[in-house]
Amino acid sequence: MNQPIPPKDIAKRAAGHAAAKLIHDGMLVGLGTGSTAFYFIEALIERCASSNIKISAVATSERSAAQAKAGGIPLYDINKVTTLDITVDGADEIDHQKRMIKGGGGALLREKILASISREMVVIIDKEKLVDQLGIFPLPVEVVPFAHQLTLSRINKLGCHGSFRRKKNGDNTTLNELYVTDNGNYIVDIAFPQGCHSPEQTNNALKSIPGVVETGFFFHLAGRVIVGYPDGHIKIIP
Ligand code: A5P
Repeated sequence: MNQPIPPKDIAKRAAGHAAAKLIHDGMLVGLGTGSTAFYFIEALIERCASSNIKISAVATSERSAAQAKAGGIPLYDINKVTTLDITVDGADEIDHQKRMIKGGGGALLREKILASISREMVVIIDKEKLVDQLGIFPLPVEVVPFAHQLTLSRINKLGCHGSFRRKKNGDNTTLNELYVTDNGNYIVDIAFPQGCHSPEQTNNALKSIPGVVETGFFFHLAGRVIVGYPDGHIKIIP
């Protein structure tokens, strides 16, 4: 017997499936990463299989690429494209100005590159991701392995509370091994005990540290936001 889907997943699925309806024949689509993007890719595969729609895609992670490939979606090398028609991706938090924190799934760098070359980034979230202030979700920051301890101490000298993300136990990994991104880098997760009061300033300070590749702050990138609710309905923030 199938397990019932938890309410949060109903919301994520509703948002992901609604986004798949925005994809039209001939589009070059950026595929996001995460549990909500999973539902989008699932619905996109279904939409392409059951209609005459032919699309191609670029993925923000090896995970999403594998899912799309298994579903028969042709994938492009990012170096062969200059613009994407649309990217559909999740978020960890989004505020009223559509500023976001992303990277909970570790794919922030590729996500930001794809979002930055997309005519529109459609954000798919469950309602819990809508926040008044960013920073309850720890901010992921991608750093190069070289001098990573030094980079972490420079991050923390800014007054941040950062620590390296570790691989999950039971992953065939040595306990406490550092999490490695698809780009071969590490992630520092920064906690803001009182929330983040000045995201732009914090972003600039972090990016001025050599060794920091990218932060999980996404500004001026979100287009339409599709919010899913646990009863399966959605709202679109234009
Ligand atoms: C992946 O690196 C992230 O940016 C995700 O887009 C974000 O963490 C949302 O993930 P979920 O859809 O799994 O909540």
